[in-house]
Amino acid sequence: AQMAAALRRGFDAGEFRLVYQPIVELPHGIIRGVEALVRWHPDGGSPVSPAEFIPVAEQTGLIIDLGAWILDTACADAAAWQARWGADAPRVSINVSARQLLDPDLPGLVAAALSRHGLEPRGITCEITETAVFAGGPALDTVRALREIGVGIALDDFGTGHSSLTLLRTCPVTTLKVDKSFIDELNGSPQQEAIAASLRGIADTLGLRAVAEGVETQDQADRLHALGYRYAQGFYFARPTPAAEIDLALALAA
Ligand code: G
Ligand code: G
Ligand code: MN
Ligand code: NA
Repeated sequence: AQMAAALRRGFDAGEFRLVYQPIVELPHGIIRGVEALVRWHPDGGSPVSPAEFIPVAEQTGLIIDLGAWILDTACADAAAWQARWGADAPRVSINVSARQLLDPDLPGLVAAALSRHGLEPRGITCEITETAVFAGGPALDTVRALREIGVGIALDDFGTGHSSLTLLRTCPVTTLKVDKSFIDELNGSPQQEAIAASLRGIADTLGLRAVAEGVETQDQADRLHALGYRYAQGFYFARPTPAAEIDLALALAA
């Protein structure tokens, strides 16, 4: 209850920021996309992890206002990258929580943000979790409406849910984000390599892109490349950083 009030006050006081973590193309690590991640630095206090405050924001409903702010801020940054980098601009992924998917206004909100910032829908990807949509119903309807607008749909933490493969039949997905747990285990075990290889194979067969999440070592990056992974994300390549740092990295690579 205490956190709920502090969150609302912090939101009204403008204490939230977005940082962006690069999604790179293997083997050279060229930035192809970025994932927007929200940060909260309460005035005079230490930073609070979204793992802590997103669930609270979902319970209190603040996620609707916070989610709208995240969407608008990420679209503004995406438009600036689009203007500066053109075809080399990174695609921008935005995490959309379960509660947001139950909001029938979400597709309209996304469409309005795209047009307000003059963005092509394909420049934006919404990251959703399997658990948010596995039961079907209104959340799945929202995802279908988002896909109809033309934004990408990424299944976050892919492979950890209860219905990973079933979902691919019903949910209009464009990207599979292969969960970090599968990447952590890539250390020469033939079983783990087979699992990572088959997850990539499913994506290929269905015409989806696969992104390996949570890559922390060069050895993992090398193994993923050998297994045919084209995209990866993780501390080995880059930590989440402010938008200006993404521009610096793009400028260095240009
Ligand atoms: O960025 P970090 O690893 O601390 O994120 C922790 C958790 O918070 C992850 O599950 C991540 O998906 C979630 N998260 C981070 N940023 C956002 C956001 O902007 N919106 C939503 N809904 N979840 C986020
Ligand atoms: O659930 P989701 O995949 O959206 O969570 C993203 C979270 O994962 C962010 O909080 C981000 O900081 C974290 N993250 C990104 N790359 C790595 C990594 O290589 N190792 C670890 N431990 N966390 C990572
Ligand atoms: Mn994510
Ligand atoms: Na994830």
